[in-house]
Parts: sequence; C-alpha cells; structure tokens
Amino acid sequence: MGRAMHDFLRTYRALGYARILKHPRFGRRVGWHRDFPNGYMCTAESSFARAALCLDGMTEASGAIRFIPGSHAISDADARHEKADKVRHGLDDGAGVAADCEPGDVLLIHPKVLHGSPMNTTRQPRRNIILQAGTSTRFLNGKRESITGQPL
Ligand SMILES: O=C(O)CCC(=O)C(=O)O
Repeated sequence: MGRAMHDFLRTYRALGYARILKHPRFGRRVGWHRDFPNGYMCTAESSFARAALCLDGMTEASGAIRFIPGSHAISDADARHEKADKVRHGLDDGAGVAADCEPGDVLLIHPKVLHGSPMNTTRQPRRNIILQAGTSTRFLNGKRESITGQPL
C-alpha cells in the first residue's frame, strides 16, 4: 500500500470513513470544498487528513478528484469564516489539476485544499474508500460515535 499510507496510519488515529461511488454515466459531481471544517468527525483544528483508496483508479473522464494548487495555504480561522459565510468558490468543474490514479493508489488529501470532482462519464464505476484520520481528540461538533460519526 505504499510508504505514505503506512506512515499516515501510524501517525493518525481513525476518525471516520466513507465510501464514494460514482456510477457509470450517472455518478454525480462533488462540489468544490475544503474538508476543514466539515460536519463529519471534524477536529477543532485542521489536524487531520483524508486518505482516498482508489479501488478502480481515477481518470479525468471517470470523475477524478481535482485540486486547486496552493489553496491549502489558508488559516484555520479563514477556513472557518468561509464555511460560516457559505462562500461559493465559483470554479468550473474542470478547474485545477486532476489526480490521475491507478487502481489501488492512495491519495492523501490536505484538510484545507480546495477540491471537488466532476461526473463520471465512462461506462465503468469509480469507487473510492475514504478514511479520515487525525491527531486531535478535540472535536468541533462534540463527541461522536466512532464509526458512523453520529452525535452521542
Ligand atoms: O471521491 C470524490 O470524488 C470526492 C472525495 C472528497 O471530496 C472528499 O472525500 O472530501
């Protein structure tokens, strides 16, 4: 699974997980967003990351996750304000850089990088398993159930 994933799992503790499935020619787009702050197992500071295990790989046509280079360089306070003010980033689906991945690749996602993904226009499914993990035990949204992220 590679050195980066190994180090990631040794350093961080799992906070939550999700599966993202984009069906062939149907899988919806994921709008531009930062993961910090989010409503799901989010730590009080941006001290977490997401690992996306790309089961089928990702190409531009299958709706690869796209990133805006340098957009992670924003303070936690500014990221919180953006979220509170419901700032729309006004970016096209094709903006930024697509992460082209082979099946089995793992993508590590910085909590504040702007990212999103367009529709899957191919005939194959595009499946990712997402693990959110971090170092902090202080949650933004109070105490949560460890698997589903539901409030306790
Ligand atoms: O898998 C995708 O297309 C998007 C994943 C994503 O944006 C996220 O996990 O924050």
